[in-house]
Amino acid sequence: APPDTVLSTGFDFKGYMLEKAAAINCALDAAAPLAHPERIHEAMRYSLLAGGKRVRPVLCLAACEVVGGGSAWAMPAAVSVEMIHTMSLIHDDLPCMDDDDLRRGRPSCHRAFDEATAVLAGDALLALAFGHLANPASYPADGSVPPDRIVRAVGELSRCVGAEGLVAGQVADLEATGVGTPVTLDHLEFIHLHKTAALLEASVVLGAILGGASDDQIDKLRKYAKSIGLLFQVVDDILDVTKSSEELGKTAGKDLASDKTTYPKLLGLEKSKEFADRLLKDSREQLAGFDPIKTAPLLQLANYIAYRDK
Ligand code: GRG
Repeated sequence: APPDTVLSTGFDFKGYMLEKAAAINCALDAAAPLAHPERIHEAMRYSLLAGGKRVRPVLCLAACEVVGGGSAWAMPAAVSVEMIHTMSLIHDDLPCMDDDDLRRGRPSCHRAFDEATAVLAGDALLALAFGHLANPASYPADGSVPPDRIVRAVGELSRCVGAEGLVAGQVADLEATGVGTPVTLDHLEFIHLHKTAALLEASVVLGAILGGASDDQIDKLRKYAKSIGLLFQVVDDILDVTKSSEELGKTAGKDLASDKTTYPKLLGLEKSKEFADRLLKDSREQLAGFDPIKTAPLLQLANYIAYRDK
């Protein structure tokens, strides 16, 4: 069980997540209204409003708050990272990539609409994400977020999602798929640091930038995000083994049978768990210099990633 519960910290994490997710869902709905031509907007909204956990936008708002910003300052960035996350899932599900029929418990975008519409819905969400982030009208009217912070946020997001970030991770993953031999630990780490951690990093760093963080604070929060990004995937790999061995009555896990390289395959289960513990500790250490009251959400988000059961 997670070490910090609402009883020991006095922080209602579940309430915090629900409250933030509700505000984020409202902002997403407003930022991508139904318009002409209707079908493409329907496809964008179908995937965007399908009810993910909203981990990235919550991280963005929490990072803004930890450096003393108001959460409304970072809402445009929270919206834009969730749009990019959604478009990456739409494209990842396409027949030319993972070829998945289901996403978030319902037909994937190209299944509910068609392939061309899904490609274009992804493209449109990517463009809208940057447009929404860069638009001064997305921010509080009192001028609390100066334009230089917005410009810096746009540049940071571009770097994290492009061919040196998220896209690099997907390319490295595709290259490793189907080759028959397991990839090295370094290659596995490269995939996860780019495919998963890069967007978590953008989420946290954008929130910090818009909240007025110092370079030193941004640096620490970037390290925090990289650790929880890697942690997310290590835990995913561990759950794949433990869940499927539970289901199969303690026989070999499905993960060990598939040809996907995972941490348990390269390190064994025990060492993988030790690595996950190390990453959780590393992420917590980065938060040591911040206001202890304001770090509760980021600490609990790291715990949530480490101790989730699916
Ligand atoms: C970014 C331009 C651009 C293109 C996309 C297809 C692609 C390139 C990248 C794939 C990225 C991908 C599928 C990463 C996996 C990320 C991940 C950990 C997904 C699961 O996230 P959760 O659990 O999902 O937060 P929910 O549904 O809760 O949002």
